[in-house]
Amino acid sequence: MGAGAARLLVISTAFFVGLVLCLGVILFVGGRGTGTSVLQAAPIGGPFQLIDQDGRPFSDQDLKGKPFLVFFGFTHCPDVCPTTLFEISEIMRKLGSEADRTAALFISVDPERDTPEAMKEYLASFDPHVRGLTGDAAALATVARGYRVYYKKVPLEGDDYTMDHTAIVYLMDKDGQFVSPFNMKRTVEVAVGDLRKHL
Ligand SMILES: [Cu+2]
Repeated sequence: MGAGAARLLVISTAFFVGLVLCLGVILFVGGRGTGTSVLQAAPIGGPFQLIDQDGRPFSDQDLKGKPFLVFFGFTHCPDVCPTTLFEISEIMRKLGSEADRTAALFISVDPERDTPEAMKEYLASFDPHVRGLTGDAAALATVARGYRVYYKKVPLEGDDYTMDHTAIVYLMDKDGQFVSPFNMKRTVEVAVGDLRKHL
């Protein structure tokens, strides 16, 4: 198996594990009040304190009252991240003025390279509602743990490296509570309708 195929396998495995974890949490939430509360998993998401692409502090408190999408990735990502950010941008554009009442977060899993400046330059290609968040390794590890995101540095030839990472888009409600993984495999209209329900 070539390195590319191996990496693809790791990414799809990570995605699957992430999805299973999400479903597991849904089952736990669904099981509330049926005597399984002792086993309740910690909620997905939670508080965070990061830096946005303008170098300003940004935390979960800045999202109060807005449903939002969260996606983890890195600016050097060859395909999954740009594709997903393009799709999220389409959704934001379609929302029109309502996009101001939502948020879309692109949280870095590559603190070494993703400085606020690098994030700003990268995000210039996408809808301005997409906010890039970064921070030091510890801060990013904390937020990734909160969202059950897997990521791992993978060395490439020379000094180069890439990152494997969970590629789930999370839908969070106005109160910052996890709703579900946001299905990107549908038309922009349907996705927008889904997001609108949470405004
Ligand atoms: Cu990526």
